[in-house]
Amino acid sequence: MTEQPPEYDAIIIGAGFAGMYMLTKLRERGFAAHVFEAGDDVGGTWYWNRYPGARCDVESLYYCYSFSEQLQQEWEWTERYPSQPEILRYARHVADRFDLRRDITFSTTVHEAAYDERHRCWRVRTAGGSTTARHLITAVGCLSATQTPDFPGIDDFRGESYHTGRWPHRDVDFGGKRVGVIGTGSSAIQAIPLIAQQARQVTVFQRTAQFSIPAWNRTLDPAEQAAVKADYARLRDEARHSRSGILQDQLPDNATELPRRQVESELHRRWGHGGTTFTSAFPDTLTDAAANEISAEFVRARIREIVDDPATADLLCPTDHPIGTKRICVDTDYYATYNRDNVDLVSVREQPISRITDGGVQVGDRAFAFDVLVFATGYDAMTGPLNRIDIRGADGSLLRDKWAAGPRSYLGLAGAGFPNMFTITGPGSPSVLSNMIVSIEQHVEWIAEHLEHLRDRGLTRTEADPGAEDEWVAHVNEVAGETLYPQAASWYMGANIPGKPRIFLPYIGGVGTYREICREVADEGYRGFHLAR
Ligand code: NA7
Repeated sequence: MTEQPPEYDAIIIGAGFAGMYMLTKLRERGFAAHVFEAGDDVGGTWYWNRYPGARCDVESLYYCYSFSEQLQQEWEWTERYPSQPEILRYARHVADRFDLRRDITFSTTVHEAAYDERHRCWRVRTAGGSTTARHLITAVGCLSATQTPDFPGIDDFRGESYHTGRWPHRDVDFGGKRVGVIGTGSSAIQAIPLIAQQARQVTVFQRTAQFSIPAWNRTLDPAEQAAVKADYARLRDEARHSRSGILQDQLPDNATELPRRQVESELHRRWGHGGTTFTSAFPDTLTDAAANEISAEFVRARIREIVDDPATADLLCPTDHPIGTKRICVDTDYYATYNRDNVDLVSVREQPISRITDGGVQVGDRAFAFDVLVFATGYDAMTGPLNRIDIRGADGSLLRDKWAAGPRSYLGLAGAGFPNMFTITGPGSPSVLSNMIVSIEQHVEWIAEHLEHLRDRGLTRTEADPGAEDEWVAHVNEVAGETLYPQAASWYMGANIPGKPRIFLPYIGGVGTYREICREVADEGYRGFHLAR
């Protein structure tokens, strides 16, 4: 009796930027691939995050695919930093242009995927049924599993409540309302200034003050756009081999070794330029506490300049973590918003939120009444989206059990015990420390090449070696340990989720270095993988 081959060469989970490119690439190379997507359209993160002010902190001209010269030339961005609606329009344009939708099943969540050793395939289950594929490729995003703290009484609130990462697909009207915002990460920092323009009253509950750099967002000058496009080949190549996939123009000298006046003047210049490259001015900002403190104090001084009330300014000045070790925020008028009469800041650092009530929020003996509550409380980053699926490996055990003490993978791409499975921008890869599109393109191309390598040789199985995995995990930890990052209670460390192991999740060695390592692994016949017929 002949065995039925799997229905597809690959099932891809997710139709965000990673899933869409993976589908494009596999099709181009003659593989049969299919995508399951929980949302009813493409876009991933940019499909779900529709809160007011949602915007990418990577500049438009670089937060887009580079794989198609025509695509990157024809698409016109309107602003320096792309807004969520514009990114979503772009994602839809890509889906149309490459006719992707015919291979995507929307509104379909993958609940379970199990490896079937006998048939060398993955069995993937959704509410609609099950299917099989030789390979399973996760493109689930790093910040897609929303996190709402388990506040006592959370279901008692009778007003409207929203999580920034699951915003309704309609305008939310804050006009005349009393709004409570919980959290002061990037999402809150983008949303608060716009909510404050509409609402009667906004109260922000802050557990940890965040460093934020002005975006100085503006419309893109057509000449500037044309100049970048004319030079794309060089600029993209440089980005691919850079530290973070963003062109940073770092000075060669350490902040601690330069005259203070020169350091200050460079920081002023970067503050005036705006954006995340503020913390990459000097090589030692994220490795040396004294160097870091110079940049941190510079930002605190700006906060004190902007915010009129000294007590509020003090609360807004971060003092508990080195600048940049929690993802730096990029804002438009965030600090200045606290000068408005209708905006209050409440610290919940010493006295946490006690409970949510039917009418609002209780902090110790203080009660706050609201019509709307906004949870800007973040994500179970990187591991959350994968752990929420029952992924069973070769011996039937669950990926989330393998990762109980922290994620383990080889190159952030594959793992021992989970043959024929790849994780695009998985834990242990540069992902969230980089321009995601640059990292996505590199992963997708590497995976597609790996699948071709197997096909060309009649191989049907690939699995990371446990020893190679151990070495990679040790390397990821070692390079993180050389920086100040592990000092912050950040989502990079899993610290925002009660009970989550404190492990530095992404690879901080740099996208250029990482690309070289992945290249070498492939060139050496997929060193660290067991390939079989
Ligand atoms: P973040 O950056 O994880 O921010 C979540 C915020 O919510 C942060 O200020 C948290 O404080 C706060 N938080 C979480 N739990 C609580 C409780 N229990 N009480 C009070 N405050 C709480 O998520 P974002 O959505 O803003 O941004 C995610 C990423 O998207 C961002 O880094 C960019 O890469 C894009 P904490 O700091 O943990 O004390």
